[in-house]
Amino acid sequence: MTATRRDIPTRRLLVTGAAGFIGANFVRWWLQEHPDDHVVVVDALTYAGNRANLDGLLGTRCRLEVADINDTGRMASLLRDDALDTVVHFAAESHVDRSIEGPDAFVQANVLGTMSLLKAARTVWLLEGAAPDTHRFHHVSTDEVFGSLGADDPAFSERTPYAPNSPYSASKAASDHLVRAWHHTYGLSVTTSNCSNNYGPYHFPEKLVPLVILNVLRGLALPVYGDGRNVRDWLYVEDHARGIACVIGGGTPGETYNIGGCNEWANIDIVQLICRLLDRRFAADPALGEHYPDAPAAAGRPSTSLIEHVTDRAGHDFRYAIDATRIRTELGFEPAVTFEVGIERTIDWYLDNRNWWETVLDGSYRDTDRAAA
Ligand code: NAD
Ligand code: TDX
Repeated sequence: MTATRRDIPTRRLLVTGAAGFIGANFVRWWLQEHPDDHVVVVDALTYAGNRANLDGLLGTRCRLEVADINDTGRMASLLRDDALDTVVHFAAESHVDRSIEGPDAFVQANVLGTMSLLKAARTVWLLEGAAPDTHRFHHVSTDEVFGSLGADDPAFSERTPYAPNSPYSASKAASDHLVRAWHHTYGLSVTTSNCSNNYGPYHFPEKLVPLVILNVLRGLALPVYGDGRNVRDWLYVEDHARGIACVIGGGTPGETYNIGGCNEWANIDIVQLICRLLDRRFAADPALGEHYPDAPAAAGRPSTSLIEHVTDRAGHDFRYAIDATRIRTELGFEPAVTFEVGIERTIDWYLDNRNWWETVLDGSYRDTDRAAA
């Protein structure tokens, strides 16, 4: 069964973390697909949050509240005063390397922040009885909670035991358990999705795909951790948004759904692919060499010349892969964007949105918020 406009009721959503990468793409997609819905975005605008990610979205149907999800009272007020019936919870610290350097922020945002939001939802929807039957708390999680696979292991299913290995994945696993408990103990209508690696527009350039694209354009080293043979399963971010919508529309409360791309790549292969695609762009369009004179391709050299193998990430999970049978058979979800199309689209986006990434790289994207603070 595929969720369609007709079988999804009009909703009033609280979307947390939507000034970040996936949340922003989700809200952009949702508002297009659901013209009668209203969205309140809550985002603390950490380093990963960027008002520009919501450009063109804010207005009568969508507003941004700059707030921390740990502020339970404020979260409850928003749910109550705006008569919100759906939470889609993206807000989190999301970068594994940062979690190794400083795990505290991950426990604060991912574990305590999720509990704060659950408490607010329970207070308003269940204790005050304000929730319509359709209330839903959807929690956005990751495949990293399942740990690391060997080369020949079967992919993660919803029945795979949790075995998180990094402070990031441990904090996400803890949040998943809290969400489950708020359903089992208090009867909150929750669903959780565990998704594989996303890529696409608005991806913060600390992550592998945008880092490689932007370093090639600027002629900077491409750091590949260890031997580069670690494997990730890549999904175009808009497909993740569609998968979440399927779960909100048709998923069973209390259940979890894996979302993935059936698209496994070794890191070194994805780095080399992006290099090749950019080299091809430079060869086809001489103006690119003028815009990006430091790119190797501007001088006719291959972008792969920038690859440098560097010290491996501590505790680096070898392989993630998602078995997406459940969401496909029960909810009719299939990714719509092939990797070939999605990666070209992503490169196009970064080429077309130089101002976005330049302001991120020079830090000026945070100026408005620093001035307001
Ligand atoms: P991101 O880092 O780009 O964005 C996170 C957003 O959350 C930012 O806008 C940040 O300001 C906000 N935030 C952080 N702490 C907050 C707090 N205490 N209160 C309010 N807002 C806060 O992350 P992303 O890559 O868009 O990931 C979104 C969610 O999806 C996360 O929960 C992540 O675990 C999950 N996920 C990500 C991927 C991926 O490939 N990026 C894959 C699977 C699941
Ligand atoms: O410079 C790099 N060099 C490199 O080899 C970076 C930044 C990464 N890597 C490797 C590490 C990983 O094996 O590339 C792979 C992808 O790394 P990231 O982009 O940091 O993503 P990952 O650690 O796999 O986690 C991402 O996917 C799952 C998101 O950041 C998480 O939030 C999500 O849950």
